[in-house]
This record gives sequence, structure tokens and C-alpha cells, in this order.
Amino acid sequence: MDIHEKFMLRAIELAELGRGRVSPNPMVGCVIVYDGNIIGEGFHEYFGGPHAEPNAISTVKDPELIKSSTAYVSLEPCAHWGKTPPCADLLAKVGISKVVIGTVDSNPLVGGKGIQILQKAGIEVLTGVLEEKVRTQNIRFFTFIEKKRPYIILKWAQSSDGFIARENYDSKWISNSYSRQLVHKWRSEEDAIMVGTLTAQYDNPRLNVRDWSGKDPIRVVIDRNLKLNPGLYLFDGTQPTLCYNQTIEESSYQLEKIRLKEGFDLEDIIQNLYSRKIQSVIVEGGAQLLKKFIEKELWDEARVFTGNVAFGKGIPSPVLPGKVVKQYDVQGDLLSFWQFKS
Ligand code: AOF
Ligand code: ZN
Repeated sequence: MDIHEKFMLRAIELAELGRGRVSPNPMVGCVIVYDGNIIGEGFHEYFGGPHAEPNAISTVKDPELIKSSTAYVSLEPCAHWGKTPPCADLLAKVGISKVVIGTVDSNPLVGGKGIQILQKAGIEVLTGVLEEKVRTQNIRFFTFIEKKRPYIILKWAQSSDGFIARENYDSKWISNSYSRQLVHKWRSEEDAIMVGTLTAQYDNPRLNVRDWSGKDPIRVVIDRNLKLNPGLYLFDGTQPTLCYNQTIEESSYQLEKIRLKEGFDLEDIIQNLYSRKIQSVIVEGGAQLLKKFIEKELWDEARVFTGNVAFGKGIPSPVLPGKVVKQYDVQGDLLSFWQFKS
């Protein structure tokens, strides 16, 4: 590993500490290096807060050293006046001598302009160090900006013989305590969690984070004709919840009923989530909704648990195109990851 990669890896590691707290902003880390030693570190800690660069610079004890230092930033320093002044201006002002960047920022407000500011100020700039790693880390941000929709994760558990539920829609049999905890961790990492009407009705899910410490996602449910029982956990007002229907537009405490056009489709919901700046959504069933996402090629990743119980008959689980990209054993159950190539 070369020296630039080594320090960029540290910046990426720092950026990771913001996961779940910075959306819809990207996770960004910054390391200030003087003579081969790290003299400052920072990351974007929470949405609306200072960016990685001012946080890193503020930890440097001897500001004189900055003038002969290199800043490693996982994302191109910003060029715009947002909630904070432009980071590219700050780096120029403190007189840093070199900036090494993971990847350019595809936010149209920044996209290359940060680099221009740095170069105009006479700062040496190197871009594209561990670029793929940075893009993967911020895949939600980049998907949101570049595809103009949230990053979509499909998740389900199936029996060893490929059923997602019994004929009576009972599906609580599959997961063990390890996979359940993992699912709660996943929920805490996404902006929103979505289920279809039948799942809301039969499972009465809470869709919150209980088995992990982290924030609850926004709950999303489809209830076309507002037939769901108002007594469901989903409507208990404990968490922001969006209910897509074709009848009314109404907002009460933590519950928004959003009226979409008659006969609305998945694309209309996804577009509405995008307009609400929801950067990622994890879809937890049921089979019908998951199949629709797959049919429309509207997904980025699938996470499938295969338990070791056979069912014989029931509701067949969705079928994914392509190959499994990663597979783990979760205490006897198999966890497989698919990635959609678009
Ligand atoms: C950086 N360093 O640490 C981050 C950057 O609303 P604001 O002012 O917080 O700006 C958000 C945008 O700034 C975000 O969409 C992305 O383009 C960039 N994020 N830039 O220089 C950082 N988090
Ligand atoms: Zn910035």
C-alpha cells in the first residue's frame, strides 16, 4: 500500500464514524499529515454540523505546521456556501500545501469546483486515491445524486425450500436471534423502511430499532384505499411514518398520509421519497412488493436469509437475477447478498 492510500484509508475509517448520522450528506473524513505524521483528524459528525475539514484543522495543535502539511480528504472539499463556509476556501486560507482527494463530489454545487479553488490558490491536488472505496462507502449519497432516487435494499428471509411465508402468511419462523439483531442494525443505517399492505396487516410490524442502538428509520407503508387497521403499530405515532394512498392528504402527529394519483405505481412512491430527501430505503416485504421492485429493476442490493427449516408449501420467495456476491453463515442460517448491476 502506498503512503497516500494509507492516509486515505484512515480518512475513510474516520468518515465511517458518521454512518447513520449525516444523511442526506455524505460521510467524509479528513487527516492532516505533516512529515509523515498525522497531526490532525476529523470527520463530518452529524447532519448540519461542521464538515470534516474544519473538524480536522481544529485539532492541529501547532497551526504553523499546516503550511507544510498535506490534507487527505475522502471527498472533494466543498465549494459552496451551505450550512458552513466552503471547505476549499478554508484549506486555502490556512495555507495547506497539498490536498489528496478520494473522489470528486457529484453534488452539482461542488462537482470539480472545489478542486479548481484549491488549484487556483496554488495548492497541489491529487485525486482518485481509493476512489472505489469512497464511492462504496457513500453509495447511498451517490445513488441519490446521480440516479435521482434513494438507494434501495431488498431484504427477506426464506425457508430452505424457498418460501417467504406459510400459506397463512405466517413468516415469523425463520430468523434466529443473530439475524434479527443484524436486521435491527441494518434498519438503523437506512433513512426509511418500507412494507406493503399485506405485510402491515398480517405481521403488524413495528419497524423500529430495538435490538441495536441507533436511530429509527422513517416508516413507509402502502395503503392504497386506507383499509389498514388504525390500531396497527405502524400508526402508533412513535416514529415518523408515511402512508401512501390514493384518497387523502393528511398529517397528524408523526403520521403523514400522502395522496398519490389514482392507480399510482412504485415509481411514484420512489419519486416522492426522493423529493423528501430520503437517501435510502430498506424494503422488508412482503413477497408481492419485493417482486415488484425486482420486476421494475428498481433495486440496488438484496440481503436474503435462508433458514434451515423446510416448508413444503407456502408463498414462494422472490427470484433474483444474477449471482450472489457475498455469502455468510449467521449461526446456521445462510445470509446472501446480491447486487444489481445497472
Ligand atoms: C466537504 N466536507 O465533510 C462534507 C461535504 O449542507 P452542507 O453545508 O452541510 O453541505 C452539504 C454538501 O456538502 C453535501 O451535499 C456534499 O456535497 C458536501 N459534503 N463536503 O467538503 C464534508 N460532508
Ligand atoms: Zn465542506
